[in-house]
Amino acid sequence: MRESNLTDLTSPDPVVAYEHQLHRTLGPASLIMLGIGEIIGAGIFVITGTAAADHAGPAVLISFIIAGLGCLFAGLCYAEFASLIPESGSSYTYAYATMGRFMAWFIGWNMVLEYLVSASTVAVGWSGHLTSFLHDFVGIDFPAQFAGAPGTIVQTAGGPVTAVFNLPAVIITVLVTILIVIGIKESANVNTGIVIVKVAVVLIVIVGGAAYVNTANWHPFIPENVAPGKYGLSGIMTASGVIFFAYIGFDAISTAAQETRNPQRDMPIGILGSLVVCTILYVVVALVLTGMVSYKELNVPAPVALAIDKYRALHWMGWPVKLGALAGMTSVMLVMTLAQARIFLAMARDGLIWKPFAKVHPKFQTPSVGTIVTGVLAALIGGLFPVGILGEMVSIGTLAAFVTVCVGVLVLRQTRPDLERPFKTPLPWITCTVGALVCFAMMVSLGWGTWARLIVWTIVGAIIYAFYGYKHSRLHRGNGETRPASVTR
Ligand code: ALA
Repeated sequence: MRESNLTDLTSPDPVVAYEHQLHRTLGPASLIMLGIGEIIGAGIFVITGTAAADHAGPAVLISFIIAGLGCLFAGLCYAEFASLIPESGSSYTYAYATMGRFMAWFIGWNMVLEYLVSASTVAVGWSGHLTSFLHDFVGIDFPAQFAGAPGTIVQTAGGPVTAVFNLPAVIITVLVTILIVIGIKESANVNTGIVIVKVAVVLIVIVGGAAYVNTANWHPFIPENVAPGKYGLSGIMTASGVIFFAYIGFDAISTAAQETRNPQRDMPIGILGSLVVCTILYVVVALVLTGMVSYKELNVPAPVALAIDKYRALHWMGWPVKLGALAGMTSVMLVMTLAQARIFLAMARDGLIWKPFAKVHPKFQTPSVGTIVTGVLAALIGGLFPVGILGEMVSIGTLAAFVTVCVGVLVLRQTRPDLERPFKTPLPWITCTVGALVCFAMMVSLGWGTWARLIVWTIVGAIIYAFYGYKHSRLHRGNGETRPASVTR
């Protein structure tokens, strides 16, 4: 199951907490599907419009390339780690193996932003699309006060309404959680079906919309800068930080390492394959979208639908696109929730959080406690917060994890050059350094408000670590040294 020379790299005594092992059922095709299922979601269907309208104009295409490159370099680093340390837990596990317990905790805590909070973010986008779909195609107006974060003003036919709770976001999160508790194989099957639908929808938009591109909409390609982060080069950079959200997810593949039949071979294929497919789709969608309508019009909750509505001949595409977006966002939530539960599992196994999170359900063979807790928290957050704040928090937390993984690969190359690496990051000094720098630049572009929230989040995490994680970690109860590699039990 694991190379003997890697035993000392993984978390302390990784099997001891398993009363029941996870099922190894996933192959490379399922992993690519899992990745695409995670990647294409609210980012392309919702956030692209804001990024173009508010920050980059048609040059959002360049922002997609910058964010894609950052992810590609970070993805190569993830692939090296995922093949070397085929354990659930993703960058949390990698940080533990290379930089010790505290950094692992820091990353694990930020990954709660990446997975749990992004499940909430996507649930909010899902809710917006559902109410719009019900209005346009079923003739039902969902009560506006139950379709937004508390205090949000929702415009309705009868005038503005102040929302008190986002009920559709809560309902979809609960349904997804039940599905995941029932089983990974069943989840992967549902995911594969949804991925096919949403990729088909994206292709329909590209092919259908291409005929209606007006090249005049691409001029000026880079609108003149009017304020920091508003058009021009700084706008392109800010947009890349914002649409980075659209790429989040390829790394989630690595959290399914313990459920993969041949992780050493299949992990890199899954990570890089899904990333390349999505980058190509995003760049082409951005090109078509900004060609169909002026970027100034795209600051709406459903920009793709807006572009289609503009051309009578494309109206037939309206309902499949909205339905496809709903399906696409559902599969993102599915993989996010699934991944978060497995990160909790890895952290609990190491004693950094409460033990029951490491329990695998005897019948369903899934980490049921972690999944249910993830689902309940994600539902509450989705019910209570607006999409803007959530999305920015997700991006900055994830970028912090990416920077750490890029640095981690270099650290491990120096400290353990002897390890056999089934997948080696090419030109590591260039790949890892550029990956870390591009991701850090995107973090910087996200602005002070988001940084302030990240700092508060980190302080809360540090307090939990000081009062619980430090005392209960296996490392603390072992010989007290700083890396799992040196733990004795
Ligand atoms: N990449 C995911 C999305 O765009 C998070 O919804």
